[in-house]
Amino acid sequence: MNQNDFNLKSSLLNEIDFYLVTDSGLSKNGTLSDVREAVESGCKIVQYREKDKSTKEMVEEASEIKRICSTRAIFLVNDRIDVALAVDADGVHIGQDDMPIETARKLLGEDKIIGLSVNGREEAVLAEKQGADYIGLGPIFDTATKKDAGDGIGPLKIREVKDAVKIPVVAIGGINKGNCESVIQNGADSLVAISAVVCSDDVKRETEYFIDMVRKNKKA
Ligand code: TZP
Ligand code: MG
Repeated sequence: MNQNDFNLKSSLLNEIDFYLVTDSGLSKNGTLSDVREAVESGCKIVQYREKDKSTKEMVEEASEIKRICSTRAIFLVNDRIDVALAVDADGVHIGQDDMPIETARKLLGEDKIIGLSVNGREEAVLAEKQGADYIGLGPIFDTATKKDAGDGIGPLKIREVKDAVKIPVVAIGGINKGNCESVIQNGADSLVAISAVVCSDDVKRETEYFIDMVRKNKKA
């Protein structure tokens, strides 16, 4: 990534609305199709989250996703810093039990985006202090998509976290068309809805729905 691309991508981070996280186990049309459709619908951030494929397959798929995202969307890899480095992704998203953020930063350098999963205010404040570029807060609601996610913290916690940090707050976990407005109304900058989008046969339509909803509720 040259300096211009980096500036473009980091300023894109302040504009994210719907955030696509891939899930090949749940996807109806396949990960690459989901990414293509979401980015064509205006999604500005994609996280490649793959738990079942070989490293070789992941590097191939990640390199194709990078091509699709190009300068249109930020491209992050979940957990696998090696895969992110192999394809020169824009960054990674890591969890509390993944590689420590300071180590990830050393490996990736200052120019890459690092997102960290947090469960509440304390972890959020620490994440910001440790140099996270954004946080993924959740699970907001109970979800079957991530088996060890724990109980939903509820949308009111979003405001508490939002008031405690300056970096963007992305809400995740159990979010669907029925409850998404409360997530944005309580201060989330962006949201992830995995099953609600990738289980659909029309990822374009669902992505557009969430993008519109976020924009309307941010203005309101
Ligand atoms: N991290 C916290 S909850 C979750 C992840 C990856 C799963 C979200 O999936 P869904 O289908 O949007 O509830
Ligand atoms: Mg992880």
